[in-house]
Amino acid sequence: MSHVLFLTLYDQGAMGLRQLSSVLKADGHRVSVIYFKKYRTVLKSSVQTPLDEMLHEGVDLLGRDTVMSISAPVSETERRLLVNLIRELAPNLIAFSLRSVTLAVAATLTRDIKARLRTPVIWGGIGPTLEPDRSLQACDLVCRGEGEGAIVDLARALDRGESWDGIPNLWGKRGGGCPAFRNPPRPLFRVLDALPYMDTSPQGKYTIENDVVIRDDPAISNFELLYEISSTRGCPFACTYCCNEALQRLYEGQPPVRRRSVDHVVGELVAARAVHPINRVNFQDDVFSIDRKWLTEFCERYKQEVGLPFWCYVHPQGLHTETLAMLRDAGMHWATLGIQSGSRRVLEQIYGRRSQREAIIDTARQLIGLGADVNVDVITNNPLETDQDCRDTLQLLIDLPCGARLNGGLSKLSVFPATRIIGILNDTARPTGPAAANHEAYNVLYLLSRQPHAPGKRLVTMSRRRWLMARPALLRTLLWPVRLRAALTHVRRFFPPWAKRRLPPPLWNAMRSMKKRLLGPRQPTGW
Ligand code: B12
Ligand code: SF4
Repeated sequence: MSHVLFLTLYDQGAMGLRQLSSVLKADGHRVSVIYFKKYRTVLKSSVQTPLDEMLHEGVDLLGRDTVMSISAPVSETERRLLVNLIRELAPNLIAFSLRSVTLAVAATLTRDIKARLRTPVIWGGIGPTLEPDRSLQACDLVCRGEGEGAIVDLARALDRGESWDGIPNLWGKRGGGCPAFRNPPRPLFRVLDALPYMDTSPQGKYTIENDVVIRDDPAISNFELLYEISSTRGCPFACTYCCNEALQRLYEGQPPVRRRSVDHVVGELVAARAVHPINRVNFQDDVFSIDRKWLTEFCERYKQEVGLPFWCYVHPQGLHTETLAMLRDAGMHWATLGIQSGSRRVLEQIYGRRSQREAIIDTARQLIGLGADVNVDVITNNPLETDQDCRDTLQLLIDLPCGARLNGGLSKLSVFPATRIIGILNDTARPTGPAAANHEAYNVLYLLSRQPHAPGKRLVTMSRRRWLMARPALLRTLLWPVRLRAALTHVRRFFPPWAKRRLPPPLWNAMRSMKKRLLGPRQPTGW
């Protein structure tokens, strides 16, 4: 029996790792997990040191630039605690599960570990899959693609003292600095039902955060409210900025989408509910709303056997009214719709997406009509967008039914390694002069487009005023009612109910009516 110690950085949900853990346990190995620090979004202005990490940036609803996946600095104490904990656990394999945004921190921690311990270190996850050579500069082994087969083979090889050089999916260094081996991946898992449910048990789980070690699974507290699950692997689409396209190249010729049976998905939720007092579910499938037949069976069973409100991503392409109604009836309280851009040119020629603006508006309208809470994803700060492209996005946002909200703000285009958009950005001339878009100004207009105090027609007129568009700071002043609303929400959260009663009624009423006039009706809160 091997003892595998998983480490995940800034990602406490870590569904991939939880899956690998349950597979290893089923094969008779011991598993420990260290959840190293939490993922958080911070204001960009607070990020001081130039990080060698790639940043996923955005703009929040108040118009402030944010970093959406910052790897918060690691203190000396946390580094020491990590090495000491690993020493105490004495595993025979240290396995990092990583995304691109955490590779640099992982390299530092791996160096710390390797300076003190001789245990082999493997990196896996989408980050090392896309950048295996870079990863191998820090660790001994990299797993590319799906890891279930590879981690079990590796644990068995360690147990038996055998060589791991021939294990499919693994890239590695041979001892003595000899040439690396680069084994191709094994075929994609086709029957996901063969996998055990994710490991959500608290045993052998540790969290390191704020200079302390907590001997528990951090997500257990999350699971008491929210259960995150995925019914599929892979995406039917291949957007140029997304790693799915790169994965499709890695697994060329193999259909990318696989789905668990309804029985397996509902079974996992029923089992999780028996252990954790969950009150909602997030389906983290890349696109949940595909396959009408599967959805019909799922909706019936889910409603009867689980019956909890859930969230998922929906894609407007090929979506039927009845499917939406079925999902809503089964408990879909929230949905996120990927718009990304309102410009057909950008969607088709730059992002490789085929969604039509009419379909997007129609899907949002139907969802809202059904009473679901709808969020939309928009990508901004694409250097290839022209002024007209941005105006098209603005117009689409204006045309969306009221009630559809921006998903926490806007996402700036992140260029992840090995994605096709890298080539497109390199090979395409950037618009210049009047054709160039001022994203800072458009970002404010996008945010305003979803506000009741900013009429759409005026926003379009503003977007044509070159003088105004050159002064985003001035435009940003139009966001002050939004900021005021945020401040009020903040105040409301911290004021106990009795504070309301202590204000003189005329003052309270005046404040309320002013708030209503300025801010319009209160928006529903998200999940
Ligand atoms: C859920 C999710 C989240 C959740 C995580 C919570 C949770 N419940 O897990 C939240 C919202 C927090 C999140 C945040 C972010 N996410 Co996210 N997220 C996902 C999503 C939808 C599912 C991840 C998942 O569980 N996949 C299913 C499992 C089975 O796959 P897997 O994790 O890849 O694991 C398999 C293999 O990679 C491998 N493997 C994994 N680890 C290891 C380790 C070893 C040792 C081995 C051998 C193998 C191995 O084996 C696993 C099983 O086959 C993916 C998209 C996707 N479909 O994967 C995006 C995705 C991972 N996220 C992405 C991004 C960009 C982010 C953010 C940067 C976005 C942001 N807002 O800032 C942050 C980064 C947070 C962080 N610090 O890591 C990108 C990553 C791109 C990249 N190149 O890194 C993805 C791929 C989306 C996309 N299509 O672009 N995310
Ligand atoms: S639809 Fe979403 S998950 Fe699928 S390829 Fe496009 S961006 Fe990636």
